[in-house]
Amino acid sequence: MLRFLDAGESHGKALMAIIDGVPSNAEIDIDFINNELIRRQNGYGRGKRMQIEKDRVEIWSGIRGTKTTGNPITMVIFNKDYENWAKVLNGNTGENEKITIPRPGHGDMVGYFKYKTGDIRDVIERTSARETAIRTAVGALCKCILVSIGVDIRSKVMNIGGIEDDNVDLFDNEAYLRIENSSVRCYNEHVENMIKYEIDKCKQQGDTVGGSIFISVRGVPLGIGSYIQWDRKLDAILSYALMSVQGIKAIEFGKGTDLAKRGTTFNDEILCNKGEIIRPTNNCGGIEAGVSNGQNIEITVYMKPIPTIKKSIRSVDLKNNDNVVNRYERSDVCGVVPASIVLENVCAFEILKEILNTYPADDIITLKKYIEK
Ligand code: EPS
Repeated sequence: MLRFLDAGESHGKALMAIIDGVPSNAEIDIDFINNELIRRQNGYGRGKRMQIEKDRVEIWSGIRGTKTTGNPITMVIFNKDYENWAKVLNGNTGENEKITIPRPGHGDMVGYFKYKTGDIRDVIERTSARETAIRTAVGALCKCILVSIGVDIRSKVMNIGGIEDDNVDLFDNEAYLRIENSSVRCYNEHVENMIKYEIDKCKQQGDTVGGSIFISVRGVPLGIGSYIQWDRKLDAILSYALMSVQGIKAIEFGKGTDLAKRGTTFNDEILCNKGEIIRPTNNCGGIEAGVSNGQNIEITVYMKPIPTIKKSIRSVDLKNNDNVVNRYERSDVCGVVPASIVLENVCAFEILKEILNTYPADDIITLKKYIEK
């Protein structure tokens, strides 16, 4: 079984993960993983932290040269900002330095009451979207293996602040290059400018903005996931993982929210052309009854606005229950652009895991033989 645990505080020494169950003899491209980390750091609407960090991964075990050995893989990303925080995180915090005003929408209040350390700083350090750097590294490692078995995952920003981009085929390389080169990962230049204007306006007003991301996965063979048991359904498994990414509030497969469609137009007809099964539409997003059907897996993911806002909204000081206003600390104005890269990589881990659940293999050659059959 492919699995991982990650650890690390947002401003601690490092973020790290141990991944277990990666088949041996798989070629891993560290430059590719580092490039995924760069992609995640980019994007219009990012705050000052990304100017401090230069995320690069170190591999401490499980890879020899460029190949996996089958041993657990340890990945580490050092936080450059740690040197500015070491004193805060390693020392005893005085009563007056403790954070006791929660940001509505963040994990501050629930973490304060649940873990009872008396300081919201402890909550912030682990709820922060900084954790997505190491999850991206884990997913990028999985992408290296997926590419070698013909699976490709791409994404774009669909909407920020209600401004909607065009629908495009992410596997049209020319179109995708435009998206990759766009500072908001959109196709339409006019939309890009409007979104940038919206993000600038939010920044000026001390506010934040959310949006949606479209993900498409090509090359997943038919038969991954299962309807035999409720917890083996591929769409349910992907939803669990995607929903666990900071700020995600809704997930749609295919045209799942198109309420205007009836059964006759929603369900993707099955045709046969010269012995080959063809689906003229993909409204179900490549998954039927929790099982991949060989079409692209298409998912739209919705992210709420980041809860750290300069503009005052109401909160309570939990040390004395006084009604006060929101607390502010450095943050991004919009997290949608980097989230698109995170979500691609979160999908990569889950899809590789489920491929390995269907085709258990300790080494990559055996896995390739299964897939090629
Ligand atoms: C992030 C690092 C964080 C935030 C952001 C994402 O760094 P800092 O808190 O030092 O500014 O920029 O996290 C959040 C938006 C959040 O709410 O926690 C990163 O590496 O992506």
